[in-house]
Amino acid sequence: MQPVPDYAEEQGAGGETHQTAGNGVDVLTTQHGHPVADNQNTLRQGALGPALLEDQHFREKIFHFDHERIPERVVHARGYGAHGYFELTDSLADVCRADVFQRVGEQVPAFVRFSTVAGSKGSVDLARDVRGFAVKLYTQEGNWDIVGNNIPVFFIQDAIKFPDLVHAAKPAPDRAFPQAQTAHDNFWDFISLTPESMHMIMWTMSDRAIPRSFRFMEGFGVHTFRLLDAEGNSTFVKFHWKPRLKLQSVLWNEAVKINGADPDFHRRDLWDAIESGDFPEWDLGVQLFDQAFADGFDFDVLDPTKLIPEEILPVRIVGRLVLDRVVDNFFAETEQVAFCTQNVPPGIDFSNDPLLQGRNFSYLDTQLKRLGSPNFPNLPINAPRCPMAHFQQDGHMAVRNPKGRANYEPNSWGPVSGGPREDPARGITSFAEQAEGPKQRLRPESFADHYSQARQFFISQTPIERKHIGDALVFELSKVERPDIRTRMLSHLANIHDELVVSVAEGLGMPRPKPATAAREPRTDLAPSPALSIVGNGPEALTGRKLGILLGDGADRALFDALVKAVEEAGAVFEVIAPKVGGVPLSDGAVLAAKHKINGGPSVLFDAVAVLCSAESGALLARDKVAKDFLSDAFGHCKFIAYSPEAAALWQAAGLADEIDEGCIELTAAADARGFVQACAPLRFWQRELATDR
Ligand code: HDE
Repeated sequence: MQPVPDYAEEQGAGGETHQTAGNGVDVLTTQHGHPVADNQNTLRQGALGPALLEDQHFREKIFHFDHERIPERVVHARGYGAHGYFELTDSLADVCRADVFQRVGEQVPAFVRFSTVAGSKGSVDLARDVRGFAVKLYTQEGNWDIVGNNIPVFFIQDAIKFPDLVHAAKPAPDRAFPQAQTAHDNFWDFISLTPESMHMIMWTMSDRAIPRSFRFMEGFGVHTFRLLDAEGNSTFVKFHWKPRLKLQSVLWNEAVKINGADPDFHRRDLWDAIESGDFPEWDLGVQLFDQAFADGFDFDVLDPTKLIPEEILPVRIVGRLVLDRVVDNFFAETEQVAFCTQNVPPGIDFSNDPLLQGRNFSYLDTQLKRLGSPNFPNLPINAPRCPMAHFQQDGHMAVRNPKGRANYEPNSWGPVSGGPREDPARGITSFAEQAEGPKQRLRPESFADHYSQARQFFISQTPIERKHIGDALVFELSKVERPDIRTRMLSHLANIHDELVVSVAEGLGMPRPKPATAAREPRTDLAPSPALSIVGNGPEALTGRKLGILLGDGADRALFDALVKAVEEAGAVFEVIAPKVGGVPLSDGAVLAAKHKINGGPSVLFDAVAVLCSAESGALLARDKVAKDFLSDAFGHCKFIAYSPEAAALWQAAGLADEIDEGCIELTAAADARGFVQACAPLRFWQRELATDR
């Protein structure tokens, strides 16, 4: 294994760790190893005189600083990574020769990078967007990059449309806004002119596009791939990552507020979970099928805008992915990691999905641009953790420089001094597929149905999720200035589902247009797929989630302790919010330090909340605008809310006293705490939103 270099391991060529001063402290040096005497002042001619060109230390420092940035990723610029491992739990040896799928119980190191797609590197975490879910497995036969998303389908069917899609989604070229959002004319113009995107649009307008955290979302390889056995026989495969903590998303109104309160909400969540030892975990599932299944399936398995419902082809769990180590250096690891779809070990092969084929060109190309040298695979985060031997050499920043005379193959210097040789038995091979046909630019007829699976997704959602899809479309299209683009979009929705087009047209205050002309008549006979719902696949406990406890002075100590105990028993965590971060005195006189001052810890940062106070502090909270927002947001976002009886004044002041429902649980005694935590299991009390809407 190649360790990630760190400061402590930095060595000069002589092997010594650091130059040491008389007092034992490491001496600061230049990049060239010269000890530095003064790191505060440039070399000047006199105290107020001009700076001198010969100040090599200054020039080197500024020169390096000026070159510290590399181009951000053209898409997926904002991302966050972590290390871990993949463990095989069910052998696939019968259908696949890949080393990683042979021996149950064996682990290989992994690095995962999650990302948003459209925003730049400094954009917010809770943008409405697809999330990247890119996994690098350092297998014994080379790196395998499964460069997936948290949505199992894609906007377009052919890679040649990718630059158009991305240009339309990114800030407009003249004004350079809007950032990290799709609620604008250019995006919906392109989408409404691209009917093949309709299935994906159902997903991106669903709550899947505003996940609660990376830990609570699925990952998908999207395309159909091939597994090859030792004889070269092929089995088609689709890859799924399923979070052990189950699915969870936030509400749009909540996402908007989270972006203001904590733009790093997702990366902080991942960092905190791993650092506290609560390692996120996903199961790797595979959908395996043969050509006969592909031929009999309703849609073309090479079309990346289609999925195969799990109810038709079950997902077989074969392994688990655990993230157990944060990075040491964000740039070296998360920024420099270079995923390439074409990085597959022997036994994994591609299908002819035209999007996948295009990606296989794009990723290598982009890494050269981004990392600046064909030697990027030698960076520690990208380097294989298995032995490697090849004759690629030289170039910018060549750090891996083979010794010896032979740098070509075949050669006559023999297998030992002449270097490595090819091995037909172990080496990577492709499925021997027959390919022929006229050379042409053509979309296959079998890709022509753009609406049926969009409809299937919609009817697979629970009522609240359907409502959110409609709400999201109304929000996004309300930001579109040109009415003709909105109308064109509505005409596509008319091909998807009546309920949807009616609610969106109504929400926009626009007439319902005639359905768009469809390349193929939409089907209405596809059965719902319950696996596609988030709410239907949500958690069974508060485990891994966070309770926010707003405390007023004099809050009951026993109640607080009981709540904390119940939260910890559930495998959840809590944070204290108080009027002053320095501490809040409880009923027993003890002062408890707070994590947040009220205006720094709004309820949007928590999965459920509690308000515990005394009568006096309750009255003070009732006069505090931010405390009222804390409660009314938690209520409006359908969260479960626990409160001590003394919080009555706050309910009153927030205008909610008459609306208290079963999702709001009064804690009159310490014994009530456990019941509250159990009641929180579904995470949201959706009846509240449905009732309000009615
Ligand atoms: Fe990507 N994509 N993509 N993409 N993609 C990139 O590679 C591209 C697509 C995905 O965390 C780029 O290193 C094309 C589908 C992820 O570093 C670039 C097409 C899926 C990441 C690129 C697609 C993805 C990328 C930009 C259409 C889900 C982030 C920087 C044919 C299955 C990886 C980079 C990371 C990144 C090209 C479509 C996932 C330019 C041409 C479909 C998760 O190479």
